[in-house]
Amino acid sequence: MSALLANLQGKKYAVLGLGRTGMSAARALKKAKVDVTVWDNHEEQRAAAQRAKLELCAFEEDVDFKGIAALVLSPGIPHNFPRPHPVVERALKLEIPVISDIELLRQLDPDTPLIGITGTNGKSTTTALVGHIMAQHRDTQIGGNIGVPVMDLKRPKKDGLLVFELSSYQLELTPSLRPQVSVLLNITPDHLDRHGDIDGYIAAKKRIFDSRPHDEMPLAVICIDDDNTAKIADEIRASETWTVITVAAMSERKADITVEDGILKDARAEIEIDLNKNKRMGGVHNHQNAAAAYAALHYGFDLSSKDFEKAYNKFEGLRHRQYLVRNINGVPYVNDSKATNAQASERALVSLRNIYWIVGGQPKDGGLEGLEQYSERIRHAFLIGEAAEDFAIWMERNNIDFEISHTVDIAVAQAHQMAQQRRGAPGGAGAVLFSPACASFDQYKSFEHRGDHFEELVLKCEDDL
Ligand code: UMA
Repeated sequence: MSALLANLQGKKYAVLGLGRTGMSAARALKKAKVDVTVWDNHEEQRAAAQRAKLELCAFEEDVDFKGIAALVLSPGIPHNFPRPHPVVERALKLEIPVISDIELLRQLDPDTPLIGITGTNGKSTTTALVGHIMAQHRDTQIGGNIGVPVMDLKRPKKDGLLVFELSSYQLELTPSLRPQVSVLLNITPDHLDRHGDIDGYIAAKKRIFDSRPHDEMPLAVICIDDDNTAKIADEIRASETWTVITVAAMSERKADITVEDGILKDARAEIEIDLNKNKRMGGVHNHQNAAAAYAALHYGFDLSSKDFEKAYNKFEGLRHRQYLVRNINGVPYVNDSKATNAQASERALVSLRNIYWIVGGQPKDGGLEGLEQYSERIRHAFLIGEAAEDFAIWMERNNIDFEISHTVDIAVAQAHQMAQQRRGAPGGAGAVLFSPACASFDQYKSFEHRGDHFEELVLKCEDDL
């Protein structure tokens, strides 16, 4: 991106927040010889910036903000709710634009075709799937909320493609997104502290349809399985500024593309695709993701259903998200470490049966509330981390057999032994599921670290118990 950013030489930028996004933006600007100053509220991050020879400037003190072209803000820093960060407040008072790294990129490069993907759940899987398929046809770069800041990407070659996973935080700071294809997967309450209420969250998600490419009718793929997205689909269609393709994979709503028992049906093109063939993409939520990917690529980029199917069947899924680590004597061992709240674990519980569930960690508000309806799917629970005692009460209340294992090492050993011994139980062999429904920070650095540990233990499990 350096050549692109060189167009900004002579201007001055401020970068607030020096996590993945901020460090990447600041480094890229510096490399392109653009004047950039940076700040972070945490000492450790400032030390990292110093090591990278970035110019630190305490934005919170009364430094001169004049002449700053824009404040590049990290998505995790509030600019609105619960209250704007004081530096954002200052910038806005001085009418300095507050933007995301993605906004900066799109202002400079509005024309490289972009598929933007958002939704409460499944956006990483959909982004990875779309990227995996298109990489076989074009130079495709995948980034954004999926964990790769966009300034770290290479600029795609001619006829190349960008695929961005977009969070509600990023969408609020990216008015020049201009996607050729926008995908909205689903909306259920999330991040309400940052958006005020559900209406604020919906408004942020809807911003994926706010900007359009020049001279083009872009494509909106909207999964209408929930009421929020169904309403948005009606609104966007009524605006007559987007071609709208609707998808229903988890409800019986009428849509252009539907999925029933894993069979995708595209009524417009008389196409049927058996999504069950890819065992790593089990469950209705994954089928929603797959159907949205199909719609985006078939209608947005003329990809044939055959090419879609061929590449889809080879997609291995994303680690830590209902990822099949190993199958031992007919028992799948699934890493769903990314499930850091009950709602995320629900997606795994709904797609498996006779589950040996490893659950716990640093609990979130509400605990396991809402998962009661899946108690019959759980054969046994193994409780870990800070949440263990509270979750034990929930298990008792819902008549679920459990034990307190404390750590993942112990839980994996116990779950493995029990699952292998009960392979022949009525109802089938079942599945070992690591879906913590909690944050990881009581015992791990991140959900990735936690999931890596689970996988390492599973790979060491004996298969002749
Ligand atoms: N900071 C301050 N002052 C504050 C608050 C934070 O200086 O008041 C600093 C912190 O010290 C830290 C930095 O800001 O150094 C953190 O910024 P950040 O939270 O935006 O984190 P990044 O590392 O830049 O990661 C962000 C996304 N994080 C969030 O949106 C919270 C990552 O999404 C994304 O992968 C990455 O940019 C690259 O685009 C993660 C996420 O949890 C996966 N996203 C949420 C989700 O998926 O639900 C939205």
